[in-house]
Amino acid sequence: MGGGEIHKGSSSLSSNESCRNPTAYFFDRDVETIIQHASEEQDRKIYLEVLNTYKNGLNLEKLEEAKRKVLSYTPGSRIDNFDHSNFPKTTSIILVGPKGSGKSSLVNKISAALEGYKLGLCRAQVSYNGSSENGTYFLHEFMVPRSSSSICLYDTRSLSEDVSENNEMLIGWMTGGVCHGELVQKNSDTIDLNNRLRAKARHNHRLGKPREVNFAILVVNAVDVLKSISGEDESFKNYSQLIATTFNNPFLSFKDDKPAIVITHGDLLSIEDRVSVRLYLGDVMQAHPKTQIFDIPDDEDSPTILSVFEMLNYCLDRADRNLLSKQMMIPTISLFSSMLFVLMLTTTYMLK
Ligand SMILES: Nc1nc2c(ncn2[C@@H]2O[C@H](COP(=O)(O)OP(=O)(O)OP(=O)(O)O)[C@@H](O)[C@H]2O)c(=O)[nH]1
Ligand SMILES: [Mg+2]
Repeated sequence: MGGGEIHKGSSSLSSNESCRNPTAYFFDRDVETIIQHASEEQDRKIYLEVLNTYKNGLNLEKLEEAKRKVLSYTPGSRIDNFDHSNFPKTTSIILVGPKGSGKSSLVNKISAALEGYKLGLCRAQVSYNGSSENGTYFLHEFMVPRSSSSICLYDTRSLSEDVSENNEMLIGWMTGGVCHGELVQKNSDTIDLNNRLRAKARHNHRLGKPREVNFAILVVNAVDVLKSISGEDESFKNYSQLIATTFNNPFLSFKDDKPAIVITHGDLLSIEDRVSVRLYLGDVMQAHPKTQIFDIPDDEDSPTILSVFEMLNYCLDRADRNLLSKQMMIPTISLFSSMLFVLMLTTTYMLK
């Protein structure tokens, strides 16, 4: 039964009756059933909306517009009628996610979408076959496109299964900023791994100034989410829990704005499975499966490129909004410090 039948049912009451006593209409009916139907109808609507993002033909104008918006971006440019001269030169977006979720690959996919798919264009080191020793251990910044200084992506070390260890790592990045080339070590690292990492870091003499993070992307492997839902593989049972906890980590939020979610590895799944993963994540994380969860598989087709641009525009809009509230704080802080200064001078003078 669809939502339409809720209205059909009202014919059992004459319009005069229902006008006289509107609550009688609801008490006559099973409210629980009405709510359940409304919720099923809502689920069906969202399912179709997400499915249509794969099935509807690509609107090339939309693609061009989304790309133009990203390429013309400078920090603050998404805010109308505001002096952008005090904004920082670069907006930094951090990529976080479990091991092997595809963070470094996403850097390459975004670079390629912005610069064109050239043979051998692989800026970030991608790990192969999920070997535990491979992977990203040093923070690495990438300007995208590389000729610009407006957007900077930060590739990071993977999350671990230990929530408190992740918390420590995220608090460090989100409050102290991120430093290109910084080695990220964890308490759970073995002595052997620590020694190997220090050997790899031997040329890191001096790190640059930390960059403030302006927005975050949570990168998730869609195949691992499916394994976690099916619950067959013990080692993946906690995967959904880990990403939900990370998504809700207050240090990854900017006021009410939580991270954008990117699902990877969709090229290994059917469209129906990809839709299910997005709906499932939307449900678990309370994020909109169409507007906040972006499917960016290992493909070079136009829908994937559109998804890259839409995801970047989502992040840049929110980063600017957040930068704006900081800019608006500055005059207030300066006014407050000036008043404090005058008060101190007056007190000193009076005490003399
Ligand atoms: N088929 C497929 N493979 C992918 C996709 N994204 C990443 N991979 C593969 O997944 C593996 C891990 O990818 P990375 O980009 O290194 O993952 P990561 O999150 O940076 O990994 P760590 O740095 O170890 O945390 C590599 O073998 C990639 O080629 C995708 O969308 N589809
Ligand atoms: Mg990596």
